[in-house]
Amino acid sequence: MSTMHDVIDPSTEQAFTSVRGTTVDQADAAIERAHAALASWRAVTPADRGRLLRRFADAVDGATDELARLEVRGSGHTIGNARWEAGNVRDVLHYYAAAPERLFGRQIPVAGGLDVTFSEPVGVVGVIVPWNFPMPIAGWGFAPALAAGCTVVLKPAEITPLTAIRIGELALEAGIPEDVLQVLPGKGSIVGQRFTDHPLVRKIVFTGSTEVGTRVAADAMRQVKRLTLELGGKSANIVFADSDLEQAAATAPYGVFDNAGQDCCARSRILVERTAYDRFLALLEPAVKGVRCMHPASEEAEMGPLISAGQRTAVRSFVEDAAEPVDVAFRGTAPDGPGYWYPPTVVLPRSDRDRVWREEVFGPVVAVMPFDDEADAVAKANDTPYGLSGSIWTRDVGRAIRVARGVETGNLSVNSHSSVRYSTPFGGFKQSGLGRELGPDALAAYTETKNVFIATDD
Ligand code: TXE
Repeated sequence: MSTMHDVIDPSTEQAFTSVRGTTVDQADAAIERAHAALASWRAVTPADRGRLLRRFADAVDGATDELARLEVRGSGHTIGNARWEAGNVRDVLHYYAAAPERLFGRQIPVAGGLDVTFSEPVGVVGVIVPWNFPMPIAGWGFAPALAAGCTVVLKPAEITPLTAIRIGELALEAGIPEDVLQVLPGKGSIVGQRFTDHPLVRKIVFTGSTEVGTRVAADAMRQVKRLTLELGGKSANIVFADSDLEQAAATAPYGVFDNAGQDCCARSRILVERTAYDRFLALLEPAVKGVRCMHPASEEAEMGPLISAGQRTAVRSFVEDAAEPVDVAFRGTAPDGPGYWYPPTVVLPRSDRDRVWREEVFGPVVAVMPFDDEADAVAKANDTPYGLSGSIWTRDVGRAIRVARGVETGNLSVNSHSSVRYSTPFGGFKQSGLGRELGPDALAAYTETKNVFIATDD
């Protein structure tokens, strides 16, 4: 029996449409169709596969405004962010459109013959997407998968299915053949679970919580499925006293409050060298108060609401509803009235054992703590099971490189807060994930290396 899932506008708390969830039988049938489509998709010549992906990219580009408005309404993303997100899907498709013609193998010198390797598509790929970035995270999975010659079944999060459904339609309009990219909205425990259990799905790309991700990984391993995992984060923004403190403080809110903090790369811990701590906090306060948290359709908006009532309850449990006392240093503003609003909030933990310092909040809450020297900064940054991103602010190049090499995390930026570029690898150390997405090497995650020896001896 299929169930309907309401899509709620997080800015108004009103359901404005509903989407029918995929049943187990429908998911199985879709997986079987995806498997049946493999042979013909693989047979499309490399140049034509590239051409189709470019057309798909152009179709997404043409629908940027429509997709962005859907994301504002269905996910509460600011219109500026949502346009960037649709543009990111376009760019990732363009980037990997070059890949079918560059899926090189190797020729390896051996005795008695010719040895060559082929990069074969892994088969049907199941992409499981969370609600925080419905468009980009979908694209990071399906674009390289399609380029590699795989077919894709994709499950958006229950609460944010609309843009993925529209992107699936755009793929068909652009000429991507039927069943090569299928979007299957529905529950993780039903559709997502079928991806991990069905033997015809050969690879899982999962982004979401570490808790569910580790379960998905364990289930997928029963059939030795290939896996890419992008999980939680508790990233550090390390600010040294020799840095451009004004710039570090002015940008710190955007390194954590973007997408209302619902970002796996959020720099939710700020570590400040003790000698600059008071000055940094004094500079941070006006920056936080200046964050424009307002209706996300406004061109002025820098931050919208949280995704759901449940998420707001979860965020509150780290601050006002926390079991232990939490010291709030200062807060920005958020609208009153309907909507899952939560103001940008800066807290000062009493100890490095505090829950708000250790766990992923996934909301607009940042914790600030002093450190004594370089070694202390690296030790504190690494004192977490996560390792996804982070920032380092200093004018000393040698220190920037030493600290970047010392912090156990997949994506670092020096004197900026950028994490994600489609042309560079993205992924986590430790419990933040497994494997890398994007960049020049992501194709390897969707292909198997086949070695073929051809005897040349008479
Ligand atoms: O994640 P889930 P949720 C963190 C963040 C957030 C918390 C819960 O802290 O507050 O996780 O978010 C699908 N088999 N992050 O509940 O449950 C599910 O339908 C297969 C951090 O949204 O992990 C959805 O499509 N799939 C993270 C996806 O998994 C299953 C981003 C993620 O859902 C499944 C998101 C199952 N058994 C949340 N159960 C980040 N750091 O980027 C669920 N799913």
